[in-house]
Amino acid sequence: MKVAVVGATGLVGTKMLQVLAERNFPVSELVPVASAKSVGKEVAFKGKQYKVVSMEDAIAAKPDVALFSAGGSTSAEWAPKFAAAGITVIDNSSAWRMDPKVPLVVPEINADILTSNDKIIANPNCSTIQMVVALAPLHKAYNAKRIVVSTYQSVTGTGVKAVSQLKGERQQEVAGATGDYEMAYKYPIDLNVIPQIDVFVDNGYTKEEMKMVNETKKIMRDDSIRVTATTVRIPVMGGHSEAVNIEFENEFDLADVRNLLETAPGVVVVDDLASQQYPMPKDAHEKDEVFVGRIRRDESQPKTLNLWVVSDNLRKGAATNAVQVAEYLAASNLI
Ligand code: 2RA
Repeated sequence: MKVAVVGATGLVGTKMLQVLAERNFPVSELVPVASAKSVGKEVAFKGKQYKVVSMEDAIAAKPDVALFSAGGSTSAEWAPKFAAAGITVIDNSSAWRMDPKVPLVVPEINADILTSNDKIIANPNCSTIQMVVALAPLHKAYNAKRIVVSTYQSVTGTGVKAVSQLKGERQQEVAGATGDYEMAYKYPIDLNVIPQIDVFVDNGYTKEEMKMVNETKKIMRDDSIRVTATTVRIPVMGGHSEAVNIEFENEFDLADVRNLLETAPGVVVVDDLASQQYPMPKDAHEKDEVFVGRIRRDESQPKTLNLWVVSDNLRKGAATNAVQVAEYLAASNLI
């Protein structure tokens, strides 16, 4: 299968190449694509070097599928052009997620909505993906009414510049190094937390928080689920962490909840208080699962559960989920 990766030189694009290789996706030919300034650069894939090409050349190469992670404006402009050429686009940006004609897919939950007519498919936001992978089996069993989520998000969610800001600040603090890094954030991130991810919107929330609210309803195909979110950036590399409080319609038994999570696709339960076992970004890093722990009843009100959910935001939160969508399309002969 001829596969294009648009944004092949970015953090997520590079991870897409890694995951395609690791999962042995049947790539007969790779078409790495990036902005004009990166055309001609080389990227490595399965031991071979490939030259980055332009958008126009990528369309001309007529790949079967194009994995996009190149920002919302690029996707808004170019995804339709790829689709018009008969190329199926799996887009990791927010550009198409809430378009009613575009499927927003987490394969473990709603891949069944995909058809051969879908030429643009949206990959959900990383912080949404990990939450709904844990939520899905519980919602099916107990009918979630309301979710309160607080996130603790890795700087890798912002990109290369944020990673270098964190490392630069740390070197400055530890070794008194000169600050030869650019600021990805308005404020220092090391030894700090920033309660803002993306820009603020009119209701006082950020776009990141509203993504969690709106995308959850669409993926779960249930507009009745009430969600409120606080998304926070923290000086961590390995993945996003989330404290998730879920109020259900129906009563639950904790042992049953644990069993549902242990048998849910894409979920690993790490929850043993006696040995202080719980999910942490350092353990989730470079893994594809969603790790769930601190499973406990919310004793402040009935039928309500607290969870701690951790996942590598570059993998299941972005690259792996996109590749899993492509795997489903290939297995279902939809590409
Ligand atoms: C973030 N979820 O963490 C956003 C985009 N990757 O910055």
